[in-house]
Formats: sequence, structure tokens, C-alpha cells
Amino acid sequence: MSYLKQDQPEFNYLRHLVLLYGDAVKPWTKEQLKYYAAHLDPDGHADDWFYDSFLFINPKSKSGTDYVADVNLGKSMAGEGDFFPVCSPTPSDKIDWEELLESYFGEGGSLQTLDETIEELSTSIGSPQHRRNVVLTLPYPHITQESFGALEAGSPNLNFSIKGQNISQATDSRLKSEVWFVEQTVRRWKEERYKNLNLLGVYWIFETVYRSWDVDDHVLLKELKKHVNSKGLKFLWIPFYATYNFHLLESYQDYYFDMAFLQPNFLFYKEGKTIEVASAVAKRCNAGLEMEYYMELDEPIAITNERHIRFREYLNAGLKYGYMNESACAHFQGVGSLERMYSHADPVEREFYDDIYHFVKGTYQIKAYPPPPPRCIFVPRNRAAIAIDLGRTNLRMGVVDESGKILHWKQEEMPSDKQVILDSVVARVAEGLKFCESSGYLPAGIGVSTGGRVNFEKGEVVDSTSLIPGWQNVNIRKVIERTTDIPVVVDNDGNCSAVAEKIFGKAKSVDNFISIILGTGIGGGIYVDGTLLRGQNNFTSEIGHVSVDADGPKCSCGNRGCVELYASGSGLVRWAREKFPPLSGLGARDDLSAKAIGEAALSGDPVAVDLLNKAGEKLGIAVAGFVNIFNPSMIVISGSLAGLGAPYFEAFKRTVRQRAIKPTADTLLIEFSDFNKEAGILGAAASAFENLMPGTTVTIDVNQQNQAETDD
Ligand code: BMX
Ligand code: ZN
Repeated sequence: MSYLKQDQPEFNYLRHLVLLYGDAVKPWTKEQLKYYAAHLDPDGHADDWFYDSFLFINPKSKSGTDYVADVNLGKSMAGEGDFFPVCSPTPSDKIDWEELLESYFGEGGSLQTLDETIEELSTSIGSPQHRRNVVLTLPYPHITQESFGALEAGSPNLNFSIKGQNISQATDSRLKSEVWFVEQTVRRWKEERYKNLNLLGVYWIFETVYRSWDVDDHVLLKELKKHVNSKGLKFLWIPFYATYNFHLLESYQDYYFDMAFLQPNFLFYKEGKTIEVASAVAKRCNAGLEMEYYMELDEPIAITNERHIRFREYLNAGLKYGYMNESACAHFQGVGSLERMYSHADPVEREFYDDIYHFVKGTYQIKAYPPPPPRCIFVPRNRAAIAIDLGRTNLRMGVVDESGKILHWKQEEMPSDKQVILDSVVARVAEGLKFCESSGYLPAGIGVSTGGRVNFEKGEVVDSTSLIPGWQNVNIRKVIERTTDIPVVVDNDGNCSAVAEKIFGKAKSVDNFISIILGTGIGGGIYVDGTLLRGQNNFTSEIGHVSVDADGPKCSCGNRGCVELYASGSGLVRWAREKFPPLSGLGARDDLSAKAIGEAALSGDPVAVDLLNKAGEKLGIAVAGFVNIFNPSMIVISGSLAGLGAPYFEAFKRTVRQRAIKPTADTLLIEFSDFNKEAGILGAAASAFENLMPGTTVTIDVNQQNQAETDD
């Protein structure tokens, strides 16, 4: 049990045989052959001999007819399916075979060029110890060739097919053509007298031995081998990796070939092949092994780690399983690979050239494998939510990433007609999707934040105060879902604000808190024990509609004296006009707004200060009730009124602390949200992340460039 040994006098000391695929149209040049014949130092000077044996393979004639047969490997690509020669529809004929002989032996042909290359190299590195071996490919006699031509004048035109004859006659014709080619080879070889070359033998290009109803290569080869040997030549074969070929290898020298090199095929196929098995089979069958360098012929080895690892394994396994120094090896290297490695700008590729050289010389040392590639390369696209915020004043759209960063932002005035709002929502969603597409984000959900009582299950606004006329029974989700497959969630703006605080904001690590959104109205959301309070119908946390004055004016919700009538943006203006005009000119202003009241207070207007004190107090009264009920550890205030300043908020905080039950109030934190104008967008986005993409881990970027400005 041993490999086909290297350095056998019988095979003229063949050690490593390189396969040189050529082209009848562009013959090999000395410039190209020198990379294989000699090792070149980094300056391009030959410093040692390289391959000792050369196998020339020309697949096609100048006119494009085929000398070689492909193998159909079946769908398994592991030789387990049917495999058979894929006979060419354009088979070569005798004229083409003469052309092939000419490409070997003619002026400027492969042999002359190689001989001269060796000659020239000898002047700098001395003559090689043995003549360089050459092996020439026999063209395959395709069974599609019905009119090969006559071998001699007057002899019959050969037919390789079974048309009009039986299979023995077809095989006999094919054999005759091969014998003729071998004889021509020997004749021409003798004529040329190459100084540095030894014609070791001929090569059977088909990678298995096949027999069927119309082809019998077994009989052909058994006869052909005798003939090849009678001319003093060896018959070579390089079968592909398949159990059927393993079986043939067991007795290849008795019947078919003198030298065989098993292909591991480890570089080409991801599964089923190992160099360990291939080398064990080769060893058991007295065969050599084929080295295989390239997967795609024109791509560098290190282009992927996997290919690099596999290539390295051929080299390392040469030491592990002994074939580097014990076995004759054939080297498949694609077309021009060594030249490309040598000249490659990447030093990693250049190193392969030296590795192969050392391998051929038997001096290669095991090298580390590059790090293994990940088993599955998964490059997640960053996810984003498309957020729609429907406020009384503005309709906003934002594209928000998982850290709460607003990537894209659009604001328009809130239309007053229900249909126009819905059309705008659809248009903004489309814009958001387009943004995601162009920026590479994965749009994972659409969140809509709106005032009003929202049927969370259905995505429908059931009822609302005076956001817009008719803002009831509006199924926003359905409207959006007609235009996209991305999931949609719709929730009350107060609830959304609480979710935003929980996943992006101040309440990230707080389980019990109340989020209060102070805008045109007053909304809120409440977390109890880490869960957003939704109640029976998701109509919870309508903080603005808690009455703080039994005899107060009627609210649009139907109640009287709701805190929103005093302490919200609209409430401040309303109350200023109702109660405060006699004291100042404030209430008379047409353009009166919460912002104007706040500014007046800041500039010391006592009426404005008084109004804000009283408003803050009213809100405090309402919120103290909530604090008593829910025992939150934090209140977070957001919305356009969050910038109103001390007169409002000092009164608010004081009232909450005074009126809430003491131990509860003592542990309560009152905080302002980090979000201003963007609170609604972040709320809608947070709701999408929380409800449509659970499990998202979110880290907030505190330096986010979200816009900060106070208005509704
Ligand atoms: C109103 C009510 C709440 C809402 C709050 C804040 C409607 C349309 N709105 O009290 O649902 O949470 O206003 O809304 O019924 P904003 O638009 O003033 O921020
Ligand atoms: Zn109300």
C-alpha cells in the first residue's frame, strides 16, 4: 500500500506534473512557461527548477471543435448520480487532430517553446538533473463523430458512432484513430529531437472509464494501453473523485493506465469530499494525487477565506498524509494561475506561488489556516420604524431607528378634513418607505400616534374630542394597510409618549411612571409594574379629562371643569380670555397662545404669572389623584408646554407634593422629557418597535440630533 511513488526511474523521475491548459489559437510562450519551469525570485530571476513534468492539454481546435469530453457528474456532483461523457456536438476530426499534433510539434509549438525555455533557464540555473517530462493529451474520439476521415489514402472514413454499425465496430474505429495519433506522436517526436525533454507518455483526457450501449471505453483503453506501452510510452489518467472511479483505480495498472492521479475535488465542491479520503484511496490503489489550486480560474485564492483554507489544506495535507514527498502529484492550476499568483499585488497571493514551489521541492512546512469563515454570513439591515404623529396643529412623519434617532423628518400643517388627513398619512408613509429603501434601512413597522380613544386591536380611532371634525370611527390601520404590507400599529398619543419614555427616554429603567403630554390638550400614559396600562378598551390615562372644578365650563368630552380646560395650551388661552382680561391686555390679543402667555410671565407680567400659577396648580390637583392611585416613582412631562417655565411648573410640583399622600409624594421624581417637538414621532416609533418588533434592544444616543423646539 503506497502512493504512486515519486522519482521512479521507470517514469523518468516524475515527481510533480503540472497541467498546462492551452489554446490552439494562442500557443504557450516562453514568457509564460518560465513561471512553471523555474522558480522566480521577487526580482524575476530564476533561482531554481520548479515542475519536472508538463502535461499539455488543448481542449479545442482553432475552428472550435472539441478534443476533450466533459463528464456529466449527475446532480449530486459527487459521482453518485449518472455520469457519462458529454459527447460534443462539434467533435474534432482527423484534420483537427493533425492540427493538434502541429500545436505540439510544429514551429513555435508547445514542445519547442518548452524546450527553448528550459534551455534558456539552464544558462542561469544549470541543466536539470533529468530531462523534463512531457505528456501529451490524446484527443477523445467522440461517438458523435460519424465522419472522422480516412487514416490513410484509400482506407475507410472512420465512424465513431453506432449508426450503421455495432458497438464493436465503433470501438474499433475509435481505437484505430487513437493508435494513429500515438504513432504520429512518436514519429514526430523522433523527428524533432528536443534537447531538454523526455516524452513520458500520453494522457487520456476523459476522467472516468465508461461503457454503455453506444460507447465502450473499457475495451478501447485495454487495447490502447498495450499499444501505448509498445511504443515505450506511459499512459496517464486523472479521474475525478467518485466511488466508481475508486473501484477502477484498484486495478488501473492491470488494465488501463500506467499512472493515475486521483482528484480530491475538495476545492470545488462544498460537501462530500475530503483530502483525507482521497489520499487514503490513492495510497491504497498505488495512485498519485492531484493538487487543485483554483476554484474559479480567474479569481485569487484568498478571495474568500473558505477557498484559502481549502487551498491551504491541500498543502498541509501533503505533509499530514505524506503525499508531498511520497506521491507523484499532478497539479491542476487552472489557466495561468502561477503567473497570476507571482505577479499579484497582494503578498498573500504571491506567497502561494512560493508555497507551491516549496511543496514541489518537498520543503513546504505546515502553515496556519486563515480564520474560518462564519458558518452563515448574515448582514442584518438596520431596522427602522415609520412614525406618524397626528396632532391638532401638525401632521408629522419621521423615520426612526432602533436607538431613537430620527433619520428623516417631515412636518406639514394638520389638514382639517378627515379624508385629506388620511391621504396625507398614506403619502407620508410612502415617503418614509422610499427613504428606507434609498438609505438601506429595513422598514419593520409603521406606528401612528393620534389623540382620541383608539381601539388598539383594530387600529381605529373610535372617538375624539375636537381634534378634527369627524375624527371618529376612522380605521387608520386599514387605510395604511391597503398600500403596504408593513405592519401598522395605532395608539393614543399619551400612550405613545409613555412608550417613548420607556424605551428611548427618561423612564428606561423605571417600571412605574406617568407620562404627561402637555399640548393643545393634555394626554397621558401610565406604566404600572413595567406594563403600559390599557384598561378595558385602551381608553386609559385621559388625564386631561379629570375634573378639577365641579362647576367649571363644559368640556368637549362631555364633562365639566376638566383640567385640560385650564392647564393645556388651548385651556390657558381659554381661561385667560375668560378670567383675566380685566387685569391685563393679554386676553384681548387675537393671537394669544400658551407660548405668548409663557413669554409674558417670563418678562414679569404678573397676570401671566398668576394665570400660570393657577393653571399649574390645577394640573397638580389632577395629577396628585393619579399619584395616589398608581404610586409612580416618576412623572415625565413632555409636549409643547414643557417649556412654559417656573410659574407653571413650580406651582404644579408644589401642588402634587402637597396634595398627594405624603410617603408617596416623598419618593416621587418629577422630570422633563428629553424630547420636545419630536416627542410625538418618537412615541409613534416607540409604539411600532414595542408592539410590532418585540425583543428589540434599544440604546439611546444621547447626542442625537433630534430637533428641539417648543410648539405643538
Ligand atoms: C385630548 C384628547 C386625548 C389626547 C390629548 C392630548 C382627543 C382628540 N384628544 O385630551 O386623547 O391624548 O388631547 O392631545 O380626544 P394633543 O393633540 O393635545 O397632544
Ligand atoms: Zn374633558
